[in-house]
Amino acid sequence: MLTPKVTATRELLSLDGLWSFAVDDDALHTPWAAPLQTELQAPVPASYNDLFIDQKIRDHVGWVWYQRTVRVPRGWRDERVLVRVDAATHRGVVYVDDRLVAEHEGGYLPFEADITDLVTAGAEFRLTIGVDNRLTPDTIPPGTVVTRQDGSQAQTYMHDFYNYAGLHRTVWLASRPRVHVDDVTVVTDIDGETGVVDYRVDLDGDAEVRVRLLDEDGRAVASTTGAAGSLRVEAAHLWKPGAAYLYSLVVEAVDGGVVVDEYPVNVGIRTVAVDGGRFLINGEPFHFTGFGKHEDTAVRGKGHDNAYLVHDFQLLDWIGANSFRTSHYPYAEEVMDFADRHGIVVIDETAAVGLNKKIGGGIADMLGGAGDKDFADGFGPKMQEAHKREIRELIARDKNHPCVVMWSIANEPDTMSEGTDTYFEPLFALARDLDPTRPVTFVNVMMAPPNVCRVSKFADVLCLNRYYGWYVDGGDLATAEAHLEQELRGWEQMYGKPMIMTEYGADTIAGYHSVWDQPWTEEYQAKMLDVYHRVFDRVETMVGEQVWNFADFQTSSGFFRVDGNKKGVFTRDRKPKAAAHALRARWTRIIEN
Ligand code: BDP
Repeated sequence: MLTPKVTATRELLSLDGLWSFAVDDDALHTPWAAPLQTELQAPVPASYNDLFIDQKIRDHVGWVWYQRTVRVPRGWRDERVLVRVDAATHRGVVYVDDRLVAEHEGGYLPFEADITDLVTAGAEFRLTIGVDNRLTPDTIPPGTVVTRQDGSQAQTYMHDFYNYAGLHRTVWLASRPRVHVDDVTVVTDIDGETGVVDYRVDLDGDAEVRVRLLDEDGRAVASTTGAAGSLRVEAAHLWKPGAAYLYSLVVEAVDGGVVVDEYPVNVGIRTVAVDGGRFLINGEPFHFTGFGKHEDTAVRGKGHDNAYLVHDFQLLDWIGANSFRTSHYPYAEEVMDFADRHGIVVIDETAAVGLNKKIGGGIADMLGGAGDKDFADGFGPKMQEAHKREIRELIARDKNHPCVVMWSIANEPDTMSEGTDTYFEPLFALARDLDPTRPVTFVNVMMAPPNVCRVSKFADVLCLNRYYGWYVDGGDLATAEAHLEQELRGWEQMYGKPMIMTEYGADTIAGYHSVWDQPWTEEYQAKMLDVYHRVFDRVETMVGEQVWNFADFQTSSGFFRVDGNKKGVFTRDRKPKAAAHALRARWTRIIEN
């Protein structure tokens, strides 16, 4: 699905701002013709959970409603009109006046509806968006709604971040020509000094396709016609980590000599490959430095914020991070565009997190929500369908981003139990079928070492999350070092594939210090990361290190977390802990070499 853009033939209206807001308490199951009866307003984009003082809103399980009036620009008389929701977490429904126009499941990917026949250029309509935060054993991510003693409902889930909900990203009103460019797919290659840009255009309607490739100065360096083809760029500027270069592929639909639609796509000419134990970008070995991140800030929760976007990338640059993983769900498209523009490498992950009863199941069970049988048994067919949809929609959204060098189809799923291989094999096949150009991986959990994991054989790259020195060998860094090295050598021996440590880290209270190896202190975090780095430097197929986490983040309350997960190298408000300085010294050295 193409990102909405303003072009010579398309216009765009951001619907961000304050919307009327109401929590659905059943009484609100009114016909949608009715304006919401509410005093509350909520900003879009933002999670709604941390905005209000009322705990019932924070802990609400089920639907909430956002509503506003929208005036269709009067110049859009001959255009198709679309509503596009960048994210409704986890389920969204859209009404135009009293008509349902769209439904979507999956909280971190966009959806749209053509509402042309329901609205009039120059006139107003009422736009209502319902958002449901419930997670069930069949959703991605999964969860269980449990009923408490007093009859109220509570949401349990197996993943370690707060179940923020709402309209987390922009809502757009977009115009699109009747005959239009429906999709563009770009794949690049390098042939000596020449860049190769293969493209395919899907049109809605009849027209001819014309494409031209512009360099950063706006000069056309190649052009051709036809719905699919290949462009060659002599002496091409490559897209490189830390040194991005973006061409623009301008696609035109032409009818009778008239350009009826124009749509530009940023193109970074680069290649990605796995070669034995190495990860290659543009044919050169690449070593990932960086983090697993979260979309998480105070008050706005998972609401996208451009100030944090810019600041986070500044900090990535400062610390010498050349990459991050979109743990544990697809991030806002603004983030992906920014990574393209600034040469940051991304491992792009689906929202398949918490597919592991063996980690979180205990907590869910304690609260009385053991989940339904399929999920309790492992992985059900309904979940697999949802998982496939996530993979399809993620690749459809992000396939043209040069920053994306690998797809991660799940984080720390159960890969120990029988049947997990048959669950995952088709998912890997699907991702490869949709995108044969990028490696596909999943992130392996500590309880599935090389001789136990049934799924690593399908992955192009081994992505491992390890917590030696924390959950295992806590406080005993010498033993942690020995165990870590032993395990990594085991993987190397068994698979010989490139390995990335996609999580390693220690909870740390900023300002807490000790001269001893004391977990939770700033010194312990830095020292523990050092242990890992010593081991990485000794294991040849280690091609990357992404610390858990970039910044402290909110989790559900519970017995293991005090105001969230504190494994951030930065605090939640982005102040460096001691480890940040140590990482900076190491990573700036690595990326300069
Ligand atoms: C891993 C998860 C991550 C958690 C982390 C932790 O992938 O989401 O936040 O552990 O415990 O299991 O800090």
